[in-house]
Amino acid sequence: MLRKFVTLYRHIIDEERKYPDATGELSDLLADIALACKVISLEVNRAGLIDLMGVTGTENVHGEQVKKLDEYAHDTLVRAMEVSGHLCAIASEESEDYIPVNEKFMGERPLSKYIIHFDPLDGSSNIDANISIGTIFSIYKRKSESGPGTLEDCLQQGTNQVAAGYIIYGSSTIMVYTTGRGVHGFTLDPTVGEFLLFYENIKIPKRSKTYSINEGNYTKWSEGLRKYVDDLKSDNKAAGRPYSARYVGSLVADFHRNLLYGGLFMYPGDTKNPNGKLRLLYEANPLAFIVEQAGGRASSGSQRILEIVPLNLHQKTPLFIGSEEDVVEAEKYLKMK
Ligand code: P6P
Repeated sequence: MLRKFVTLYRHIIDEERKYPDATGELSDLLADIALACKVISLEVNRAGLIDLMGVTGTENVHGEQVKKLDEYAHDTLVRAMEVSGHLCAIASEESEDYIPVNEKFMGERPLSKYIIHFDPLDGSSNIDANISIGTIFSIYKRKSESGPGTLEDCLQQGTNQVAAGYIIYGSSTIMVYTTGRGVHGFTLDPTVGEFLLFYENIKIPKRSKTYSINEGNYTKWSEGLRKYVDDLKSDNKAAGRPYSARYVGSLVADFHRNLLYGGLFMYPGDTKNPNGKLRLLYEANPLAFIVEQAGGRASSGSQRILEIVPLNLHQKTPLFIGSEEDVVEAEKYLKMK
């Protein structure tokens, strides 16, 4: 079956036309992100050849080894976002503070009405092993009136997102995004350099047979979580068990598989890290927006991810995300003490 030849830009413009008061700024911004990620994709695919593999010898704000590609992805995105003219602030996993951006104008009309959070290259610890990695982004409208963006502009609840998405650099480069009207996926055709529509209005199965969690942390989990995962592995056919375990250790890869096939991804808090490892603003929130738009669910185990009020740019949250009925079931076990 010949799929519709719809480029990402054509799709974004068609979506924009559904909003009568749209100025086209968000469309431009999404196109700028896609362009930056095409450039990143080129380097990810060539990294081994042009010595971008390995580490820079520096550490990021979290004390993690910065891989050369991490730095490259961060710099590429910041440069693309700064020239876009549509942002008043940029926040990145790779920088401790947000980057305020001076307001730009089109004639008298002020631009720069958005702020963006991104994880420039999530899963980067897997780069040298050629495992799929990804860029995750989350876009909000500014709350401040004018001038460079403020920290308050950056610390908004996930329910305020106007767009979110990820780009996964794997056997092919795929971009998945939402602007609140469904979730749509595009595959990069490197011969023409265009993202072509491949998955329109993605819906995640309500129930799955797959769970994703790092079981190496089992002894540090709560009693309820241990009971839940033990149950998932039990030989109880009437309850649809056992589930299959699938865990890549690269969030975008695990999430993308579960979005398409169904599944439950868990990165819980534990006795060593009560809030888990993943970050609210540039990992949990964008993926939560996407999964809810696809009919799934995302919670901290006790609270809807999108309703968490952020207190700082890099705050962590436990994350249970994926097929709705599986997340609900996990929440029931987590309530057991
Ligand atoms: P662990 C990769 O380092 C990452 O940030 C996510 O992409 C991934 O889901 C998670 O950490 C894996 O963490 O502790 O299981 O190795």
